[in-house]
Amino acid sequence: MNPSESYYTSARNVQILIYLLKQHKIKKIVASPGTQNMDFVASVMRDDFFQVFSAADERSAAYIACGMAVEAREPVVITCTGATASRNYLSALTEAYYRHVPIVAVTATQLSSWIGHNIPQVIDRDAMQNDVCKCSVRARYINTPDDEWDCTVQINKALLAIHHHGTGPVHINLERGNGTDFSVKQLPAARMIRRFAIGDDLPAFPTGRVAIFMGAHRPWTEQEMVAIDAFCQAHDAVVFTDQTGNYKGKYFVPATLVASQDRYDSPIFETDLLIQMGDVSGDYALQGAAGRFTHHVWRVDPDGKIKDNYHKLECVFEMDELAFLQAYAIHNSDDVKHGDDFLDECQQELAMVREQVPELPFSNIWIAQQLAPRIPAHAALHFGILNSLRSWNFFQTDPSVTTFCNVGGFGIDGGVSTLLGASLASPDKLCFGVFGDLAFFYDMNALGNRHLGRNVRIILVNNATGVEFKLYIHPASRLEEEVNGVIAATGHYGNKSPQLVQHYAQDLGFTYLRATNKQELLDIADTFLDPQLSDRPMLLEVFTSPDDDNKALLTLNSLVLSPENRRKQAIKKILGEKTIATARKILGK
Ligand SMILES: Cc1ncc(C[n+]2csc(CCOP(=O)(O)OP(=O)(O)O)c2C)c(N)n1
Ligand SMILES: [Mg+2]
Repeated sequence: MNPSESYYTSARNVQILIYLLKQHKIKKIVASPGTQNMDFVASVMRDDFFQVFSAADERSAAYIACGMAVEAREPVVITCTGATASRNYLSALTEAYYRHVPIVAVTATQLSSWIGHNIPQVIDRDAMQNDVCKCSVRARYINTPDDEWDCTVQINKALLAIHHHGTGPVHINLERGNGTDFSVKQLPAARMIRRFAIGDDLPAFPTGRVAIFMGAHRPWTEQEMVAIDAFCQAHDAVVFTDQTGNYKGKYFVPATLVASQDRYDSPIFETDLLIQMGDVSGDYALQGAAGRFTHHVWRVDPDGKIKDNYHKLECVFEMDELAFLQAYAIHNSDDVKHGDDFLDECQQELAMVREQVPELPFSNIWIAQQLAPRIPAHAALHFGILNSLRSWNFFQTDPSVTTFCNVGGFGIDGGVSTLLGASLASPDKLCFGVFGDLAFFYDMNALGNRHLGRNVRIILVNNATGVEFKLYIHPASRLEEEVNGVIAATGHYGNKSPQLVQHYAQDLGFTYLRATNKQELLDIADTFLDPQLSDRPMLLEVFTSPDDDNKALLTLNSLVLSPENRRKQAIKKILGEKTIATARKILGK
């Protein structure tokens, strides 16, 4: 190719690196010779922003960079090829590590999957010595959107680490694929992630529609609740969260039911900015809708880590929520909006969807519908993961009830023990738990613990299977009958024995209650929900059928049809599914 026609490499991972180096204003590069870094080196050489110096010997190149970085008071990039080139960076990177010198070591390599196959020049750089860099990442060669996301996040992470909690060197292992060219005239943009700490100049608060999304969170303090409400009031914002978020204040929008609609995309999720707080959310539907339709994502997290589940993260605020809320409650005071328009819109939407809920079959969902509003004030309520949490997320408890689920690791193995632990910490408080049969039998030995108190009340929803895998929303349900034997583990633990749990529970001093239909459950509800501490702990076993569990979910998820979907349904009726499938094939859609 005529050099005058040569521009940036078409290798997307290299483009992202170059773009983000420019955003971080890192312009000095000490480059060593070789093949694997040629896409990077040739591209930066042609960009006037960069100053590229040559140093043939990598050991010397890295020390040159150290001297340059300290003298110029700015980060310096070193870059080398495969073979043993990068090994020679170690002494200077050790020096940089202990003297807090900002070096970005870009070691280029062939694909990492080639490691260990006697392929010439391919060495393994996955493990770093503890004291040569603050952060080491792989910038993978990009074939898919997921590769691009990963590469973007990794490069951002490394560049942010240079000055995070003190300055020091970082490492980017840059993969090179085959067949790149230098045809790209304009360097395409990449997503930059920025991190802010207390005391930094914070970014201006954007205009537009704002929502907070809360994952699992410990109960909020009174002061934090006041700050959330003040923030929402100032910015006409709302809070999307589920039971595990433990925010049930004025701006709480319990939108799980709206988000779960299979054939309706609610406009309430169309936000300009979504501010994430808290840990993992077990509410797949709500977090999916909140992330899918927002434009920008900020995250507030005291650990300052990059957690980018929506692939849209732009700013991380390394501070506790209170500091963030207070900073922005007074920020941009000229822009402060007064009024709860967005909250009003959300509440109308919730009412519109809730109105459509018909009589539901006897199921975990129906139990939640009946009992959630009646859980006594100030109780704690624990859920098994997935189906139990999902069922109870559709309905609301009294705001004083605190709500928990093991969504950190998503195990069915410790829910009952976790409930027991909570009940021991607060012996005067009622502690309820809702568990499926597999979760219950997994962890039932906890009920034999001699510390167990009378404040524990458990609902065991026994359908003799892991119904999660049989629900129509689960991919395994397509296996139909085949799902039962192993994937859903049907028929274990007495296969809905009417005596097994009763004997165990009674022998351990529980009051045992049972319901096999709606009326039976309603009849014992007063006893089970007695707000006074009873003499004994209670165990309520409810026998449901997987079919009813499935029907209840399908019913709740099919309440509203969007106008667009109504059209699709009508066309389907006229054309038939097969014709549509053939048409899709022809169109390639
Ligand atoms: C320790 C552990 N093993 C396996 C799983 C996978 N898993 C998720 S949900 C589930 C089924 C739970 O069944 P059950 O407790 O009866 O609740 P249901 O779905 O029937 O309401 C399983 C096995 C897990 N999350 N944790
Ligand atoms: Mg079950």
